[in-house]
Amino acid sequence: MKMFPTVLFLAIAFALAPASAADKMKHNHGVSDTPQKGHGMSGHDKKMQAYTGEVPHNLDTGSRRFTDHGMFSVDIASRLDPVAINKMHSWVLRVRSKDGKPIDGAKIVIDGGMPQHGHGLPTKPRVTEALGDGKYLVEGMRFSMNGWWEVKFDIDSGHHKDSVTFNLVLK
Ligand SMILES: [Cu+2]
Repeated sequence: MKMFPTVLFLAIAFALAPASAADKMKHNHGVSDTPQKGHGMSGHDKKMQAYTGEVPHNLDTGSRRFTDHGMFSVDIASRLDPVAINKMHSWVLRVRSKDGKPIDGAKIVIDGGMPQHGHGLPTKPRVTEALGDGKYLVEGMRFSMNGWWEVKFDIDSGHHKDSVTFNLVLK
């Protein structure tokens, strides 16, 4: 009987903890999207002011590329076309072997940001569905400003790991 108040207190504490943690996150960031790790948003305004460079002229903005070590051929198709800023949307990513066979069952991690501003993606896009035929649905894509964005996919097929980076220039 003596244990009862303690147990009750713990039960209440556990019940409240996740809600208050999530609440705190929202207040900290102002929005429900959490910034990517490792990219400080605090220096962003300063970097914006310092930024005067142009987007490189030879930038490959193609939607189909080989991965860095040539393991996979990858193409992307945005379901929002043309891509516009501040709109949450999804992409379909297609992964094939270098000889063109669809790669299903791959583990894919998405990262990115603006190389000229030193910040990451404002959201954490991820693969939410395998569509078959080497296709993957990527949800949670959103770009918060115009300029040069990189979107990087780390692909692990179980046999090979390789990465590919796509460039987008939003105007
Ligand atoms: Cu930026």
